[in-house]
Amino acid sequence: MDNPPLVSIIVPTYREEANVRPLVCRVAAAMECAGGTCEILIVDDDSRDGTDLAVQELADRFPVRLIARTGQRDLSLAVLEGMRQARGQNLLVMDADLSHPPEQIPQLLKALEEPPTDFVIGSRYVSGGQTEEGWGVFRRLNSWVATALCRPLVGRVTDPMAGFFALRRETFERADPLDPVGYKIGLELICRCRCRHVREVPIVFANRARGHSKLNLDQQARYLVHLGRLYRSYARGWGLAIRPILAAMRAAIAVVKALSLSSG
Ligand SMILES: Nc1nc2c(ncn2[C@@H]2O[C@H](COP(=O)(O)OP(=O)(O)O)[C@@H](O)[C@H]2O)c(=O)[nH]1
Ligand SMILES: [Mg+2]
Repeated sequence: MDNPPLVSIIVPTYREEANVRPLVCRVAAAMECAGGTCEILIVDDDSRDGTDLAVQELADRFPVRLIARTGQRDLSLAVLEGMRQARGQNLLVMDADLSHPPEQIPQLLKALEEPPTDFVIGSRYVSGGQTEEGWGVFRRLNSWVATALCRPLVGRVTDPMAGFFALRRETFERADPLDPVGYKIGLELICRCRCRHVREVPIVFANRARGHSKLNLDQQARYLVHLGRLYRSYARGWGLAIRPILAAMRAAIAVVKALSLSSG
């Protein structure tokens, strides 16, 4: 068997046919420039929009492979499937919609090499990072509240919600049992892999140019369920009583679900 690549780049996809070609071309160009080997794993949740055919076509020219999932559609579970099948010494996760600049991949990998770093985030909120124009008040507030809710779990990390991150294979392999649901797989890994040295590399988070976001109220309710699981483990670890926090979270989940039902 040949040598493992420097990095496995794991990209969860749901209906990203329009983005997958430019993504793979830009990732491959960035890696070639940096002189590192990679494999790109596109983990698709039965999109049925031609994403699978696009990946198969790209596989003639680039080190890219499709992992096709059927059944329960879930971003975090798709990422974990990619990580389990990955062969790289390092694992890097990014979105398919080109919000995360592929040209920054080498910087994330370089930061990961510097001890004692065990987790690197491509960060919108650390000094030097930014989001492109056009984020409305609701989206900003939403991101701020979501980040504030997990603050006790991650300390000073400014962008724990990010979907652009890297870690070493050994860090992933030392994880406590993983139990994510929804979008925040980076947060799950920081907590369950007990990452104490999180570095943030500033990025400019671009607006999605093609296709649609799949983030909806249902996903936001799932985030609260996910937080409940993380806080329960955290409290167990510290012997704390967090019943009041969990009760507040259950109430918040009920409200978000009711809003989600009423908005169809
Ligand atoms: N495999 C898989 N990927 C998903 C799912 N939902 C979203 N994604 C992918 O996850 C990434 C982030 O999703 P996106 O809709 O852009 O969320 P946003 O950036 O928060 O608006 C994109 O690459 C999506 O295609 C899912 O259920 N399964
Ligand atoms: Mg997006």
